[in-house]
Amino acid sequence: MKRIDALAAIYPAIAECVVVTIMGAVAAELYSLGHRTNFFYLEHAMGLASSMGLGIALSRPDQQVVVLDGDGSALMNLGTFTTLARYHPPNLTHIIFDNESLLSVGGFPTATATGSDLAAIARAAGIPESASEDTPEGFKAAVALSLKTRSLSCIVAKVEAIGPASFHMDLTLLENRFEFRRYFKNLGAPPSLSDQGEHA
Ligand SMILES: Cc1ncc(C[n+]2csc(CCOP(=O)(O)OP(=O)(O)O)c2C)c(N)n1
Repeated sequence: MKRIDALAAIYPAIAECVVVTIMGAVAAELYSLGHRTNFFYLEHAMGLASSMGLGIALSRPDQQVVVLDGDGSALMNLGTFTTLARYHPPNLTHIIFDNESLLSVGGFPTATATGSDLAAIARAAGIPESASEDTPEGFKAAVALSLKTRSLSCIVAKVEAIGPASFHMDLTLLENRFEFRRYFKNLGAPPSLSDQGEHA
């Protein structure tokens, strides 16, 4: 499976979600399918997209959050699985595109190339809704189920180590940061907070 095909298969389902991606190839590919102000491409902070997604999911329980991660990035922050399992936000779907490679910096093999299984690691950390998928159809169905049932999930998509022809994105980090912030501002406070008048 190619990641761009996997992304295209889930794009309609995640378009209305708050999406946080890691930097590099996956960001450029999602951007090429159509940027939205509810998409944030986390630059530089390799491994921390799921941590950012967790913070958003906990503070905005009214929003469905989708994290688009890479195997190299997830391997740099394995502690994220235990933290996600501990706080267990039902509104977070953690997707890891596992190409067994640090593709964005030249294609060095990661530990998943030598047998490490990220879905098994996530399950053992306490996220039972974790699975690997290797077809666009299976992947699309797994993502749809996670969004429908609102259950913390870790979906590992096994993909080929192929990136976009160009990594260019006509959007700077700061522009993305401000428009993403504005997206939340325009949503207003989450229902529970506005009920309490906290953001009046
Ligand atoms: C802390 C840190 N170390 C290294 C980098 C450089 N870097 C940027 S992308 C990347 C590879 C990411 O690999 P993976 O998550 O597997 O995604 P892929 O590029 O394969 O899509 C690296 C090493 C970085 N941005 N931050």
